[in-house]
Amino acid sequence: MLKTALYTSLFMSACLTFPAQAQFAKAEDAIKYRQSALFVMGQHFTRLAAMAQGKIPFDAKAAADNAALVETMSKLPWAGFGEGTDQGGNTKAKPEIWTDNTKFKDAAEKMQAEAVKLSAAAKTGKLEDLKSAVGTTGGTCKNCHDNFRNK
Ligand code: ASC
Repeated sequence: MLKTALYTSLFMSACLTFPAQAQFAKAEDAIKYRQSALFVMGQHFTRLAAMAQGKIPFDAKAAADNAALVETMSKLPWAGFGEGTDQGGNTKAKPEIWTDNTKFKDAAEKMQAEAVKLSAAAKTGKLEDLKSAVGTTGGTCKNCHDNFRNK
């Protein structure tokens, strides 16, 4: 009983000390999490890009499934960019993510908004809709990479 109370109070003071990281045990975990989410999103987006570019045949069902995954994955990386996660692991994150955080959040929100549109476009079953949405969504990926990721 006493032990539980002790651990509870230790845990709560840790949460107060590291609020932004509360959901990750350490910075390396947050970095691995955001990189993993972006990697999975990139894999599914690449399949859509391949269809849009005619590198693989257009398959409406596969397009809708991949786009739905891009939309879901687009929500995840951002929790991994908390304070104190600017260094660690093999991060390529630029300091501007934290020093110009409003701009970063804006870029992240634009990408998520385009991912929603991409998913809707993939459901129409028209290759032309997919092509156009892949172009605009890819632009929001590139924008973030250009401004917030080291080479
Ligand atoms: C991809 C992928 C990205 C984007 C970006 C678009 O397929 O993984 O991060 O496209 O390269 O410019």
